[in-house]
Amino acid sequence: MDSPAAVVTPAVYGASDRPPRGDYSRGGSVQADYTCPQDWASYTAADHDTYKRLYERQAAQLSGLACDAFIRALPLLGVKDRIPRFEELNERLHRATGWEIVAVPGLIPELPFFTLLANRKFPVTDWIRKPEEFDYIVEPDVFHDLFGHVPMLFDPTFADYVQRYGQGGMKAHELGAGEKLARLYWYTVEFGLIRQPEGLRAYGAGILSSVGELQHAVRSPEPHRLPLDLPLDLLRTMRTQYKIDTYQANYFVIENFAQLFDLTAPDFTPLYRALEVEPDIPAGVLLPGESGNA
Ligand code: HBI
Ligand code: FE
Repeated sequence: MDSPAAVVTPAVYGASDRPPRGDYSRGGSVQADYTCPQDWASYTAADHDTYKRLYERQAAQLSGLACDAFIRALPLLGVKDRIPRFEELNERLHRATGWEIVAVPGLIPELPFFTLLANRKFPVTDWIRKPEEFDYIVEPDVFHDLFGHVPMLFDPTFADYVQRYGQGGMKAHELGAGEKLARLYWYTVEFGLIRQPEGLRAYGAGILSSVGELQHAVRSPEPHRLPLDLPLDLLRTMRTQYKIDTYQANYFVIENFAQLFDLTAPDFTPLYRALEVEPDIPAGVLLPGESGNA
């Protein structure tokens, strides 16, 4: 594996060819697993103000759109008016589910990413977007990762799923199936929907941390919504392509997190073999017999 400083474009989120934003050398403080210290003192007043304004705006949107597990855990992030100190947040997170967040300079290659998840370490980019990027940023920053991902890691079943996903990812990497498995991450951890008694709710971080996508994903009649109940649905999910810079054209719906955990119990090798002969499905395309109204 390249040393972090050698990293130019970790192939993540599809074949993005732009160099990632982060500084992957930081004067040698980036470890071989791509983790680095959260240089909390380096945040400016503008950085903390950006976090505070993003948090306020997003937290005001959640009711009726974010899932119960997320709304319950959000206060556990701690401070809202500045970027939290990771080690302070980790005291609560580790007590809750044995997870911890680790600072990284930005997107990292899939194998170190999967390996961190397999060890219940969630990589959190430690820089924050510039004020002029307030409404949209294509690469995950500390707000996307902290606000979008971390509250869900306080849910024990979801936390177990993410670790199992990481273990599966290490194997998928060996089999050259990382990109297929990345789609499962995309359509669950990043853009997943869950059915609650009162209706659909978001649990995916890409939805929960986006000001516009919350309404689009949960309320708009435009996107397709497909079931992610059965093993066959896993195949459909891993055949489905996605775009990284627009609202999603399709979402996948689960009934509960235990189902997600159970779906990823079996060995995926047969699925990867099937995926070699099943063509990809472009985002927004329905197969015969699919209603798109899960
Ligand atoms: N790196 N820091 C970071 N955060 C991610 O969410 C991330 C990543 N690298 C790869 C990746 N996500 C996805 O492509 C995974 O599905 C592999
Ligand atoms: Fe993310």
